Amino acid sequence: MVLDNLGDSLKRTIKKIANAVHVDAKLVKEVVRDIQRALLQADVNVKLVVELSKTIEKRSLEEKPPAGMNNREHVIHIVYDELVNILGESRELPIKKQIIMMVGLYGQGKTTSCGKLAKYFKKKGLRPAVIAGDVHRPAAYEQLKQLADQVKVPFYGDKKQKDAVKVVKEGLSKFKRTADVIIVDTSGRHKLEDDLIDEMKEIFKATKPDEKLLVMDAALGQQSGPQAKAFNDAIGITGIVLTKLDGTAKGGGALSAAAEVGSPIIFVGTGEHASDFEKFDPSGFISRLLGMGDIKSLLEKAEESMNGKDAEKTARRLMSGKFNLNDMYDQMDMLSGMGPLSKVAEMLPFGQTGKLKQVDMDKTQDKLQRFRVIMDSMTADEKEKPELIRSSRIKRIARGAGVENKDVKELLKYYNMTKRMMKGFSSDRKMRRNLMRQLDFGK
Ligand SMILES: Nc1nc2c(ncn2[C@@H]2O[C@H](COP(=O)(O)OP(=O)(O)O)[C@@H](O)[C@H]2O)c(=O)[nH]1
Ligand SMILES: [Mg+2]
Repeated sequence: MVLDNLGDSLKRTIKKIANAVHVDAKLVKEVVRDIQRALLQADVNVKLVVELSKTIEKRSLEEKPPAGMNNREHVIHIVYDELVNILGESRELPIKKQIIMMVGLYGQGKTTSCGKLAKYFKKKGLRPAVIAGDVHRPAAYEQLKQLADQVKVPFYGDKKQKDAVKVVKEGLSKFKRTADVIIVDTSGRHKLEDDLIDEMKEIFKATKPDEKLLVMDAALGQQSGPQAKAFNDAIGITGIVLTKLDGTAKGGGALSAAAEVGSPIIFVGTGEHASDFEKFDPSGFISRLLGMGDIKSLLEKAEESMNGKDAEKTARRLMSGKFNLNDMYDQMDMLSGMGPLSKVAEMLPFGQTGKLKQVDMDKTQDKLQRFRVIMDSMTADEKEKPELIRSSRIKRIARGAGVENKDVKELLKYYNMTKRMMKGFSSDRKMRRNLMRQLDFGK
């Protein structure tokens, strides 16, 4: 699919936010850079990328998350919001009597889209009809006629007539009473030329269409912008049909074009068949691109493993110099839930030695798990005041946890060591400041 690569990069970025221990200016800058790179690689217009990333950065740094939303969710929502924003408002064609004129360069999918649109309106219960306004390409007449037969809608064309305006006028009068939605196909050129523009304007005057749809191939790239603008200047585009989304093109160019002219993308073509046609919904499209379905569970997972409030509570207790087995338990919970090395792990005693090797981290995780089981079979009193634990209690706790006495003793030894380190830690001003800054509540 078009934009698959962009989707992959953006999904990685979203994951990065969801898994961040702390959302700060550094993370926001990194995220914005990732998004910029991804969009530029997808051929999105540079100016648009710059504007978009500025807005994302500014909003992420300045706006406070609304109630019930944490910082990570908030930043993800801003990214999502702004991406949806560049695609503009969503718009649907009204289901009513109307005349639609299709314009665009040669080979973009105009004629094919006429057939698709006819099928779409027919399904909605209206009576569509198509007019072959492309008089220059001999095959155009046959192509549209075949499509009309295929989707079983009336067709009007005149093979011998070289005056497009005449053909269109005749078609309109023929279908005036018998059709609800009249779809007018027009000629394209390899590139925009004055005579194409002139003919288009003439057809436009004769047709007085309700809708003027620009048909654009998603593979068109950076040329899409100036092209869309030229068509828009000439007749005023009311919407865009983006075709060949089933291809592997980068697609960002065409999306930028839509943003530039401020015309909504109304339909997308996803194949050569009449049914390969979908209504375009900007928020649904971006949700899919970002993998929003996965985001919720991603955030929940991150939330479970690192609860901001708990971290803050624990850190405050650590710094106050109070430390009992409950705190150690919380601390272990945070650590083991967060997987390998994280900022918090680095802040806590086991991580103080600098970078831990993965093997060591795994061993620590195992040990932490055993310690937790042991603590689970202690009474609240024992956890509050571990000094109370003497040999008779050690035996009882070990039995309850299904471990040996020496394991309980090891836990107590570990606790005493941690407590000693904590004391040193809380009196080390530099380290304290560091911790405060990292947790963002010491300012
Ligand atoms: N894969 C794919 N091919 C398409 C799509 N829309 C049109 N085409 C093909 O693109 C080619 C040009 O389409 P056509 O409708 O003749 O373009 P026109 O010159 O603008 O009228 C044809 O071979 C179509 O089958 C689409 O959404 N996906
Ligand atoms: Mg055509």
